[in-house]
Amino acid sequence: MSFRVFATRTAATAAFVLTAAFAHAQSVTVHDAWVREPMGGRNVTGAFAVVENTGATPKSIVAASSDISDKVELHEMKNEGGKMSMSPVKKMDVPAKGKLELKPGSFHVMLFDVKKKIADGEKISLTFTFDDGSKVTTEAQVRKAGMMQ
Ligand SMILES: [Cu+2]
Repeated sequence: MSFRVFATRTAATAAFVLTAAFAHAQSVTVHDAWVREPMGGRNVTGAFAVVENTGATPKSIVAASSDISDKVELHEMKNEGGKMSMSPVKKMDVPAKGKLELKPGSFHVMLFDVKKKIADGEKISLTFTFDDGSKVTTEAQVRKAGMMQ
């Protein structure tokens, strides 16, 4: 009987410690994630989200993945002399106590060889990997949108 009480308390303490450690690690949250419905039957598209860092340490996104693509790249779109061009980047910085907005015309996630047809209103899964090894998975809503919306 007394052993049982002890065991229960230990389990409760362990659960508490685990929760506290997890809460501490998750200083980064991802919200408002969406992915553009591929245009004209193409199998390439972009994904966007707001990545927020409530922690005191700057974080960087170093990779992204999704259930609809095996080839996912981090991209930045820039206006160079009036021409929009995009190129892959190795990381995307999320400042301490700040946020990074992935949006059309700026930083975004590029999904290549999209495995299935996705349409407006559907949801896909999007996972971000950070420089400290942590991962955040979110659901991204499929939206019909123009190139610069
Ligand atoms: Cu791109």
